[in-house]
Amino acid sequence: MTTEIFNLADILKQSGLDKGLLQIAEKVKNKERITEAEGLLLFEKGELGFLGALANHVAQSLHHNKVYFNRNFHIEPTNVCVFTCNFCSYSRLYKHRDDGWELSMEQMLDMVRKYDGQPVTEVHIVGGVHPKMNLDFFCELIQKIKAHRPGLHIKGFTAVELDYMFRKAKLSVEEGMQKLKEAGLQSLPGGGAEIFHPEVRMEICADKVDADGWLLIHETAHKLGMHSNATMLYGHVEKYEHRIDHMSRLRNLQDKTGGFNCFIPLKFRNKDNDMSHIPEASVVEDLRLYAISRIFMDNFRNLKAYWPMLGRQSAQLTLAFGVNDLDGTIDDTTKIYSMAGSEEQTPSMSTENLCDLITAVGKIPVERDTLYNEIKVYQDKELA
Ligand code: V47
Ligand code: SF4
Repeated sequence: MTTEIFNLADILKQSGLDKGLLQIAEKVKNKERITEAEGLLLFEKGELGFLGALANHVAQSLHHNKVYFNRNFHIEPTNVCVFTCNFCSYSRLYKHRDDGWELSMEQMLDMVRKYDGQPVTEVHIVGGVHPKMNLDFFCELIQKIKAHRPGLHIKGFTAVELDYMFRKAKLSVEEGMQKLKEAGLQSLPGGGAEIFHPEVRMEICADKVDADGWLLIHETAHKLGMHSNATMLYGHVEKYEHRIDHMSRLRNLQDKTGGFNCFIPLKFRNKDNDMSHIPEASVVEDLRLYAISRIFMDNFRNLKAYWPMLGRQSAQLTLAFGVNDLDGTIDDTTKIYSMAGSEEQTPSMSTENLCDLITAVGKIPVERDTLYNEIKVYQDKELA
């Protein structure tokens, strides 16, 4: 496969392809890092087939033909939120909390108990930033989940939720994070990153934690031995330069800590929010972005397409553009994307659905845990 691609690069060389793009292909072949300027050139001039060939080469050299998924469910404690991100279709202000939901401790524990005897490995806890749900409340929730099911990995709280919780508790980031770790929190999801550059951040989510604050929270978690994910909300008002700036800041932190598990581009969905007038990115733009992130983020082992947001068919296409992870079974436990207009109105996939989706594009499905340890490799149409 690799040889074929770089024969193709040789052919492209003779066909007069942009010299800069050829240099990038050469760098990718030699496993060299591309610069910000080169990343920008890929956005400006890289055609879909060219980007796909390079990104697939990178994914193949890291993971061969393997594509990962996990068995997980979400708990969304509330959609009441003190912040007012313009792209958000999900949140309700505290004064309108009667239109939203606020789950009690018992309701959340019941959600965990519902999975007794089922082979889920991860609970993902994420929600709005509720002014009355504080650090102590969430420490108690985590402790109770762990007491009930010690083997369930708890991945919880975006840096936005954490920043608010720690400030309210008057604790430093390190103190707050240590407290959550002691309670049983094991890793952080990647949400709240949006676009780091202040030109865009001021326009789409001016009132929540800024880039430095987001990065500090993840760096602190990594220092304490926890892992985390990183996201980028794309396809709205940002320019290519902003995407590159965002990915570059993440790449720099990953050089320093090595604590990120995966990078997850999140496609802006435009239903029922204050940015509904902005058209959504096309599938071609989605695929180009996934491919470029695979090429640019050379120190991130995993690139995830989150299927409840992208829709399962587009997510399947990304597997030919550098993606090696599809997140999980979800079991219809998240509303963030259905409320924002995703095709997936009741997101749930059995392991069999996920395996079919992966084998249909000639890849090998692998069930993983949160930290990408392999649990089961599904060979040759074996039933999930
Ligand atoms: O930060 C909100 C995004 C994120 C919209 O770490 C929207 O494994 C598109 O980060 N259109 C929260 N996106 C969810 C998140 C996440 C999801 C799945 C897996 C992981 C992981 C993390 O959702 C927010 C924001 O970027 N979001 N509204 C919207 N209208
Ligand atoms: Fe609140 Fe998160 Fe929605 Fe922003 S994206 S308004 S922080 S729930």
